[in-house]
Amino acid sequence: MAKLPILEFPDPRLRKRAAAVETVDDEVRQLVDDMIETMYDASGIGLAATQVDIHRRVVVMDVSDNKSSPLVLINPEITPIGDEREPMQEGCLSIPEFYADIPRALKVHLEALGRDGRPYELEAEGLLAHCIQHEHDHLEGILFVDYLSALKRDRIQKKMQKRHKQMQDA
Ligand code: GNR
Ligand code: NI
Repeated sequence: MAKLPILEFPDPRLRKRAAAVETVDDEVRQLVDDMIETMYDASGIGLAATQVDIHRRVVVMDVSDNKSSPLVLINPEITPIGDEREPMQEGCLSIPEFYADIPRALKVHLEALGRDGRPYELEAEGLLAHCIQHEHDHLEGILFVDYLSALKRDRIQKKMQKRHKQMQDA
């Protein structure tokens, strides 16, 4: 197992579109395990491969209270159920310390492959549904700040750039 470094906004690599996984082999399983370790270490409830600079359609998630139920989504396909939308406060490990209310579909249907390469499906609602949509966006190169006004996004970008410069200078 290995902890992987997480890319931070506005790194242009976060804008790449991830390619589908063709076979769930040992290499993909190793990536999944490393991503789970990285997610738990960073205290996140989800992590997309894009965030660790691997541009394949792999996501890990755990919205449980005791962090004991990792969910693996390989090649996830999501379909909103109904047209109810609900805002929820989101954060992102690639945009640390910034949060915003983002409206998304309240319920979604998910189809994906698990760590064992088998297809499964589930219906999600609330936090899990939000998280699935947030992670799916990462695979498309989309970040939650893209749903904010250009003014707010630019403000966050400047603060992030300042942070990165301070970290470099230190
Ligand atoms: O840890 C995270 N919290 C979170 C809260 C609300 C909606 C989505 C998320 S995902 C985020 C981890 C992350 O950046 N995943 O890409
Ligand atoms: Ni994120």
